[in-house]
Amino acid sequence: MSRIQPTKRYQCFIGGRWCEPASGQHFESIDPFLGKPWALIPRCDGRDVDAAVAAARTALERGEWASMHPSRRGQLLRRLGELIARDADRLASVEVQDNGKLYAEMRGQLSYLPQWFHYFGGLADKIEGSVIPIDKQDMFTFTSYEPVGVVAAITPWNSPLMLATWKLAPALAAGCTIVIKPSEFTSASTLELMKLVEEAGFPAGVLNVVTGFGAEIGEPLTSHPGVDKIAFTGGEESGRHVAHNAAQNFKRLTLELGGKSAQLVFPDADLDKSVKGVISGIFAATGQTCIAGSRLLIHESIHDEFLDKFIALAGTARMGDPMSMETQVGPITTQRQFQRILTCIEMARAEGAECVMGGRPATRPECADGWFVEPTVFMNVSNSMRIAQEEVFGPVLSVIRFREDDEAYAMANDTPYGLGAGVWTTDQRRAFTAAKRLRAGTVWTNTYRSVSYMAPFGGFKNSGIGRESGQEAIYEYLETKCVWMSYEKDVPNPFVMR
Ligand code: TXE
Repeated sequence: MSRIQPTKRYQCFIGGRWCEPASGQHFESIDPFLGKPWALIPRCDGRDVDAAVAAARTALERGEWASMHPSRRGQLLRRLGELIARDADRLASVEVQDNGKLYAEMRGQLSYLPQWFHYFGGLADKIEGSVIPIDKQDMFTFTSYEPVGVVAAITPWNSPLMLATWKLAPALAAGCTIVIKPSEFTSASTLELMKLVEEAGFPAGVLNVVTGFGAEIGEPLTSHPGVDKIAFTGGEESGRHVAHNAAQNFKRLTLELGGKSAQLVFPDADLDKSVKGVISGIFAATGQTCIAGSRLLIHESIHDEFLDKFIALAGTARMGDPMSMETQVGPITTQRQFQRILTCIEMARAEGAECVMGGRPATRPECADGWFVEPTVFMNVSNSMRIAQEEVFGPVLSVIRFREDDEAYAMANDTPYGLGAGVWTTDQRRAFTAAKRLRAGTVWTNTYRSVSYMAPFGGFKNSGIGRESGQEAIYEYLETKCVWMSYEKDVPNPFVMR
């Protein structure tokens, strides 16, 4: 729980070696609470990308990893999980310093992250093909699964270790090799993770990390002909670039691009529980999550009572040093995001929404050096306003009233996104109806922000393509092969399809 001093200098990790970037340059990573640089990150370019992809390709096609039995791969994954659990404190501190995430949240995340490696480690040797009872004489036909190949994993700044884990664990279990590019704002924890990858005993080249800027290395990595699959989490605009690059040689693609998730509170909801659930959806992680429940759709009959309770409780949230176990709302991770949130707040005011809480940078002395925005609530929002349609990625809640259930479902679905939705009701019939009517990859009923290594996660519509976690995630990293074997005596008429 202590800050690392003085500035720490990192190297990149390519082909099992720690090395300087080809450019010879580093850039600063800023501690968002202190507003000061705390680490130096290698500024990689296309040459490092080429080296990392070549190392990943070699490891995929030749040597120990290429011939390793899936059971052994599973052991390595489980060993990595154990090492993460052992080093949870250290990794949590690095993430807090680099990202501004709460130490309390990171301890929780890191006690759970090893489960992804245990779960997918267990799955590694249970991927079974099938024998097809083929409708042809003297023919034996079966399927098998093979690693999709070299994976480019690109992660954002909001949950660097967790979102890397969601990609690495299934990709490694499938037998792929990987080049990871963490966000330029939060590269440190991914580099720290590689020390544990080495210690676990993964062969050289299986995992490689290149660090740097989206335009400088994200582009060469996603358009590299040696990459077979891209697994990307980030903003919609960058996602579009990545998908365009992937299309050039039809790379396989998983995208997780954020959302504008609605929390629907019905008149029969348990009000106290739903107030806490809505707070957790929008103010936990300072709203910097793809599943932020940024639109509250509330029945008009409980609107005033709910808001009174909500503001009373949210108003007690303690802001300040993310290293302190007492803090509940930490800083915004980047200055750019801080500015973007303030711009969105001004936009909401200009559209005629009424700010009833926050709506400005925090003025408390303990927040003086960092990028802090007060938890913010806008009332009288209509679903067509930009504040209700565009992802803010910060602690800003838009409150929208509804009268009929159908109206609530229609508004909930009326954005370009479809990542998550929350439903608060004690009526079972309504809960099932809502789960069916909401166009979102995850629907939470009387809970919010629960995730698990067992549960598939991903989006409808502009929120993305594919799923992470759960058994189906491993198939995102596998190709299906169908093998036909004939034991016929002769080849029948060669001019007719067999
Ligand atoms: O993300 P970027 P930004 C949303 C959120 C936020 C907005 C912009 O609304 O306000 O996106 O955030 C890499 N080719 N989310 O600009 O740039 C980049 O280096 C390849 C939602 O910070 O998308 C980083 O590693 N890669 C989200 C990663 O993409 C490129 C999480 C994500 O950064 C690239 C973060 C390119 N052309 C932001 N350009 C979520 N879904 O959780 C950038 N990158």
